[in-house]
This record gives sequence, C-alpha cells and structure tokens, in this order.
Amino acid sequence: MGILNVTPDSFSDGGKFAALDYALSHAEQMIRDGADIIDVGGESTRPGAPLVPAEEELRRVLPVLYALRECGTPVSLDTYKPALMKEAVLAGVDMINDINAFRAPGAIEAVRDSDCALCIMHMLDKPATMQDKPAYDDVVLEVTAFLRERIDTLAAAGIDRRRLWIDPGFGFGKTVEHNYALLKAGRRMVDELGVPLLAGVSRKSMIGAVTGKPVEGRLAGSIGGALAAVANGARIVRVHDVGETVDALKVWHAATGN
Ligand code: 9MG
Repeated sequence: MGILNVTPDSFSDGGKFAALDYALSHAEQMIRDGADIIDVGGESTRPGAPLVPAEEELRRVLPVLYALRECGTPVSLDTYKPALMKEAVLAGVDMINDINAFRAPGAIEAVRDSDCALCIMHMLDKPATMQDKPAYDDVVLEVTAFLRERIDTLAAAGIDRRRLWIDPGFGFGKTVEHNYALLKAGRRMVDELGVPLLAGVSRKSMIGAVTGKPVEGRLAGSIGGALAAVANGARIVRVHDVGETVDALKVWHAATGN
C-alpha cells in the first residue's frame, strides 16, 4: 500500500491543479513501482498536526479519488470522518482506512451498505495527545481486545467480517517497546481474531529509535520493518517507499517462499 498524502505540505504551492497533478503523478509512480493499493489521505495524523475540517479534507481528496478511478489499482481513503467515508463510497473506493476504528458517530452507517474493505486501527486517545505517556498493563492483550470489540461491533451492525482488516496502529499512543511488542505479536493477533493484518511502520519514530536516523534517513530501517511485519503475519504494508519495499519483499519471497 503506497501512501499518497494530499496535504498542503506534501506538494509545491502551485494551487489546486498543481496539487492534483502532483498527487496523480505520485500515485502513477507508486503504481509503476509495484503498489497494489494507493492510500489517499487529506489530513496528517502526526501528533500535533492541525485538524482539518471535513469540507477542506473533501476538497483535497475527492478530485484525487475520482481521478484514480481509472488507474486500475485499488484505492483506499485514510479518514476517520463519516462525511468523507460517504463520499468515498460514492466515488467507489476499495477500502476505508480509519485510524479511529469506525468509532465516530455515523461511521459504521457510512460504510455499512457498501462493499469496500475496512481497516480498523488501534489508537490510544487522539492524535494530539496520544504520545503523552502511553501506558498499558499488557499492550498486546489490550490492543487485541480493542480490535476484537471493534470487529464484533461492526459485525453486529451487519458488516461481513470478510471486509475487515486489523491494524495495531504503530506509533498511535505507543512507546518504542509497545510498538515492537506489537510487531512481534502480529501472527498471534491474526490467529486470535481471524482477520488479516495491515501494518504501517514506514519512516516512523520506532524506526528512528532503533537506527538513530532522522525521518529522511529511515529508508533501510523502514524496509527492515516492512519485512518483519510480513514475516510476522502482515498481508498489507503501508509504505512511503514503494519501489524499494517491493524489491526487498520480492527477494525475501524468492529466498524464503513466504
Ligand atoms: C493513516 N495512517 C498513518 N499511519 C497508519 C498506520 O500505521 N496504519 C494505518 N492503517 N493508517 C495509518
């Protein structure tokens, strides 16, 4: 899954059409590089990033979603806002990737009658404050219990479990130790919950904590993290550097058969 950020800091300040052009050419490059899914996002989820009103987020992502309908590669929308989910479903997206696990009022209703895949991610608290001393008694048990509750709630609302993906939410209210405990526990979570796993570690602070590298130096560490996630049961890895990650996964697959 290639990350396509459609936020003002992710393109040069050339106005609306330049932004759309930039987003589409980046998506096309990721597809050429081997992305199987493009994840479009119009609001940064970094701790402390400004919240974006739904109208502005729609203005950013909707033209991109419609333009990508013809691209032949599945498209995901990264949003926690029901209004965006409804529009994305109308635009025919293949997945809604919700860092808030469809907990916002109206989120389940917004996606229930569609057939797109739904990624349920664990987040402690909210982006602005999630990294203020995150604490768990047992992070793997607690994240698994949270995801189980969300799966059961969505299923009880009439959503087919086969539409669901789980994601432990690396960096979303977790210390470095929590993140690596969850990375190691991927296969156990899949076995316990019976839902496939999506993992996003690309360029995150958990990579910087181990390598000592700033965000722009985290390519090799991120590839290591993606391979570890797949080795531990992930079926989708959400990454910035698609070509490099695909190459690494191809060689790893050829060498191990996994
Ligand atoms: C939007 N976003 C940022 N990080 C993410 C992650 O790790 N997983 C998912 N599903 N979405 C993410």
